Amino acid sequence: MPVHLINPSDNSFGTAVITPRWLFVLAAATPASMGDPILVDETLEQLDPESIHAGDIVGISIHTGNALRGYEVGKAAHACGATVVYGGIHATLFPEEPFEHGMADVVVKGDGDLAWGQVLRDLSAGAAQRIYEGGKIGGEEFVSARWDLMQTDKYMWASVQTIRGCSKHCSFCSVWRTDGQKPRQRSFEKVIDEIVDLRRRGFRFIALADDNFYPVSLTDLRLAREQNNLQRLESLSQIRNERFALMAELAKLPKDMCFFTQITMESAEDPDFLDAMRRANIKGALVGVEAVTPQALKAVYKDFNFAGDMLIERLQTFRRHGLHVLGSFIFGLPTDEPGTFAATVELALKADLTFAQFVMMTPFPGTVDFNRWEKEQSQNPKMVEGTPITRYWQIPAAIRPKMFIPHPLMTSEELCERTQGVWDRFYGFGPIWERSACTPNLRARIAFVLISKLYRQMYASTGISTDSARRRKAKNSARWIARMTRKLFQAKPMPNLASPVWQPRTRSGPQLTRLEYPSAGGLEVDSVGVARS
Ligand code: B12
Ligand code: SF4
Repeated sequence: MPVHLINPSDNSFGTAVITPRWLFVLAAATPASMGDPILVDETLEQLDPESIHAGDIVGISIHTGNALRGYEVGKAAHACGATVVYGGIHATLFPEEPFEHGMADVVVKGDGDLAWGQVLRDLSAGAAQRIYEGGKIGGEEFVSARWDLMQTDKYMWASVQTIRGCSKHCSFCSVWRTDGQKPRQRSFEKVIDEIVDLRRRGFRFIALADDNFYPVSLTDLRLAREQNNLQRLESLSQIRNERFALMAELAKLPKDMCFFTQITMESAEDPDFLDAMRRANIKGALVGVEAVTPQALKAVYKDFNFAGDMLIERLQTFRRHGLHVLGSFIFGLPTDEPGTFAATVELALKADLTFAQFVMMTPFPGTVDFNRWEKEQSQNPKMVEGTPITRYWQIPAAIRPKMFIPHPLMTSEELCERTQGVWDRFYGFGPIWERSACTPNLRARIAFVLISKLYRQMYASTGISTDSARRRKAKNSARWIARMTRKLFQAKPMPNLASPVWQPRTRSGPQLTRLEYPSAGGLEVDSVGVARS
């Protein structure tokens, strides 16, 4: 029974920025008895349905944005006589939908690391269930990816996960619901082993595909101490220790490695953590700024963020500690006014951000915002060609509205145009060139300019633009820039890079381990998790 794993996408660029990690994790979770799975990433090229035959098993991952394409792929696979299995965040949230729209035979909810093997074994035995509950497995059970099955010449960044879950509860985000509020952390040994494997294959740019790289804040520790909650204090300290231990080991990897992650702004209060990140070669992080006013932050349950001058100061703190910031902003919040757009881009330019993204408010399923909106719509649902707007992902892209929740002050077109204007201003050649001065040499500066333009084209013009000619043009130029840019990310493979030799752990948590890298960073982690060089 040949097994196929397919990452659906409407847009194929021939080259992709980041590896879809689930593909390589599920490949590793495929029992050896089934042989190597065939991996298809449609962000590179579209599926050839002729490659699927009767009796094959096809696993498809869907998030909300690619669910419709995923269903097309599932229907095509079913028509070839294959057994179709869906998983991923969207299937987790709407397990019945793939049966209704995508010819599903089986749906897996939650983590697939363990459930996928069970599905395959049950299918082989002819005794599969309809729905499997993969749940939220512990960090020690996360499966390491099979990078030997990756097309190494197609991706710029590989993705390695170090932690899942986030303790916050932002109203627009589903992570805390689907991945849980309790951080689930992988052991640093497993993370490092994977990274060594990737560096051997010529990858030196690694995205740490985490929800929040800073799972325990100083405030969390202080509160636990004040409440004399020793058990919580112990568990928080262990999580924090593991972070520092991971960063200490990352620091010992070859010096040309470059990591990028996602982190909350409160980490700027923690200079020890930021310095450990810098030493670990974590060059930058996506920081969810979201909004620049206190009212807007309160409305999205993100009032742990700062606004105004304090916000600029916090963002600049990252730069002072040697970390670049990709600031992420949301437009279309009910508190936004026409003046918000200019104020936001001015702040983004002033705050020393290296990159920024300006996304349109989207009610993603599983979020507080979505639930509120669905409730409001239940009385008199707005329909688009027979589909309720609250199921917008089922509406074909050509007729899908760009904004779903009406704004009290601005039309959707106005919001799109103003957002587009902010992208244009932040990614104008002048500001990009000025920002590129942070690079060490001309080659890096050219890479910076190209990646800035690519990011802007792939995201803003293909995603937000309402003008189809502009979208087509942007896709073509993104394809060309992506091919050029990838070469700049390529590194010479290091097939002889030694694997660290790990010592067994003791009960008290992460131990310092001796590694065999020539350029050991000399970081030590003490019992409260403070890294000292
Ligand atoms: C890293 C990441 C990115 C990266 C890399 C994306 C990539 N190429 O992989 C970047 C920064 C590019 C990105 C971009 C975006 N992302 Co993102 N991203 C993530 C993040 C943090 C981790 C994803 C990851 O690699 N996880 C590791 C893998 C192993 O886990 P997994 O994919 O969940 O797969 C597991 C299970 O779901 C299951 N499974 C998955 N597929 C299948 C299939 C089968 C058959 C089975 C059995 C099981 C199974 O098994 C896997 C192993 O346990 C998630 C958050 C999250 N917790 O999922 C958000 C997340 C997926 N992103 C999200 C969003 C919204 C986006 C953007 C739209 C953001 C934006 N506004 O621009 C874009 C869209 C990009 C696109 N077109 O795909 C949302 C999706 C919400 C939704 N309902 O769909 C998430 C959940 C975050 C959130 N805030 O809610 N993202
Ligand atoms: S937006 Fe970020 S901080 Fe907020 S819940 Fe999601 S992952 Fe956590």
